[in-house]
Amino acid sequence: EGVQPQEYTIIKMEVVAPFPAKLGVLEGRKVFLAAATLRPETMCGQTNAWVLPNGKYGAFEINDTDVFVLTQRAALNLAYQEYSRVPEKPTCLVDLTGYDLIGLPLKSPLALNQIIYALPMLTILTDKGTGIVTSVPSDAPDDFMALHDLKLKPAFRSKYDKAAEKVCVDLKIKSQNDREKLAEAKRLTYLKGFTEGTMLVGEFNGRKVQEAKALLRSKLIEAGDAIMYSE
Ligand code: A2H
Repeated sequence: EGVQPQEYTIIKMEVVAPFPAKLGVLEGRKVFLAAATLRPETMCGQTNAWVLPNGKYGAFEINDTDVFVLTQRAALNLAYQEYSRVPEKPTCLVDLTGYDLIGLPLKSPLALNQIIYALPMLTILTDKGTGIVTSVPSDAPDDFMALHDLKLKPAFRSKYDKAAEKVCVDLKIKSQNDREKLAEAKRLTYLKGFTEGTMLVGEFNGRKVQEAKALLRSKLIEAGDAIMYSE
């Protein structure tokens, strides 16, 4: 490290409501993923944001109006800088991991798409910048390859797709007869997948799962591949 401090620009990527359960306590606040970049002039090329799945983040009250999601280290550094409510220590409203952030819809200044999404990147360092990175795959080789891995490596991508597997592992469910834990696992999975989910593949890729339900049912029925049944 040189003697000169590294000067980043923090891009405020606003989390679009409604918030998922984990961010519920922040409802009604202006919440931003705070991405540190050295290249603010490339921001028209943003396609997504990057978070470290196992990284520890917090939602910090940065001043009277804004909540920033970033590492605690960055929140403390920022507390001594212009934008925040110096010299108070920033309050952490909720502890988060990268997993809680994957899939969040964001509004980022200058991005051509109205909404961009937070996706996993494994090479993010937690002792640099804010731990949140904005992705410009046209100009940054790291961003290009991370997107490439997600697109072309189904095994890597599926680590972040399979909600049921993750919940069963997290809750240490041993068998199909573990009914009590399975009830909780199902509550978590269905809530996340159906209420908050976004389609990742197929014709309705990018649409809310809730909207895709009726669209896919009609499509199947119209094609003669499914019928309705009541009892
Ligand atoms: B740059 P330096 Cl288009 N871990 O932003 C890994 N990488 C991080 C990071 C972290 N914790 N925090 C920021 N970065 C990335 C745009 C960009 C960037 C373009 C081209 C080059 C470029 C879009 N991503 O960086 O080690 C961020 O990516 C070239 C170095 O402090 C940030 O700027 O020098 C850059 O690395 C900061 O890296």
